[in-house]
Amino acid sequence: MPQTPAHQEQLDAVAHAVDRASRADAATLAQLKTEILGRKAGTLTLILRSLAGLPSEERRAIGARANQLKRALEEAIAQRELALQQEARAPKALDWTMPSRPVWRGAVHPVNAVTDEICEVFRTLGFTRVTGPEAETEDYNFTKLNIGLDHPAADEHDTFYLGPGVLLRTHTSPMQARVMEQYQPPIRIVVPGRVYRRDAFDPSHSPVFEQIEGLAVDEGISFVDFKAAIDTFVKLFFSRDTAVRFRPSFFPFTEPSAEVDAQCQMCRGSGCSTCKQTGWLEIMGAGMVHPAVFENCGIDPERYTGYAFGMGVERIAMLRHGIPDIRLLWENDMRLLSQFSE
Ligand code: 2U9
Repeated sequence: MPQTPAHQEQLDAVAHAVDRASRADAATLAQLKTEILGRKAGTLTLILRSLAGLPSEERRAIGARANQLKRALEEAIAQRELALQQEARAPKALDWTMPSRPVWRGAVHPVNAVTDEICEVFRTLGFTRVTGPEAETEDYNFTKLNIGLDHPAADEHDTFYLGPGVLLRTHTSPMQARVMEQYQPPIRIVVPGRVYRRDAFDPSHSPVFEQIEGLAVDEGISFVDFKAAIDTFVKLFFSRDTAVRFRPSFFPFTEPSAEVDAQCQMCRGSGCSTCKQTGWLEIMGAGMVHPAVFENCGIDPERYTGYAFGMGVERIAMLRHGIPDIRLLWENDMRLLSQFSE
């Protein structure tokens, strides 16, 4: 079958395109459509257009082959387009070996973690954890605790009042008073919770902070029992070789009263910036419950004695973790909190 070499070459190119179309991606298919079937300059279009000028035998032969290739190419393109569409809709293959994305599981806030730890130590010493309301009455927050409303301590606590005689508790002590009214000794409780004082923020003060107070009441509880309980707590909470000392102090609700220091955890007592070169850190206030407080809460002070203590949890958490500013514990900055996840 006589064909011009130029036609032969072009027909071969179209046959090759049919072959390519069956494997092509979408972009290549579009390119083939223009290159081969394009109405202006497509290879096949040019071939078919040139037929008119050919001798009849060649025209018939080339025409037949060109039309056959045209149908073959159109069909190959259509089939491939359908296949690509189906592929795109099919679910992606899963890679079962791909590691899962880490999930932020949250963390226990360091103040809550230290609260739990302190309560746990006291649990092993026989203390029950109880909580009470943050809105309290003047009576429970001050009067029953032997703090007269004209007493400087009532001023010192710089109270947020909610209304006449109603306030945000300045310590968790009101709850100890409530427990004494409801239960007869033996009583051993720890009371964690938020307390409020009209203090400005500074590195060691916050108008709202977490406190833990404790109370033990029974027959025959002596100052020695009090010192032993505090000493045991410090050794269980910090370490068994941490020394403890008691300095005389004054609180309206305890007599005698003491401030309790633990040996500095940073320098082990040799003196550093954390303990201001003293070797000691103040960790709580405490004392023997004042008889007037027992009287106010319906407990016979002739029969019963007891001790009480109170500590600021942020201060303990700051000492434990070397946190320099109490505000860091109230800002919920993820850069701090994420350091406490498991
Ligand atoms: C009752 C009787 C006695 C609780 C006590 C302290 C001493 C004390 C401070 C520590 C740091 C408050 O958080 S702080 O600012 N607390 O020094 N608290 S004795 O005594 C009580 C409590 C309740 C019925």
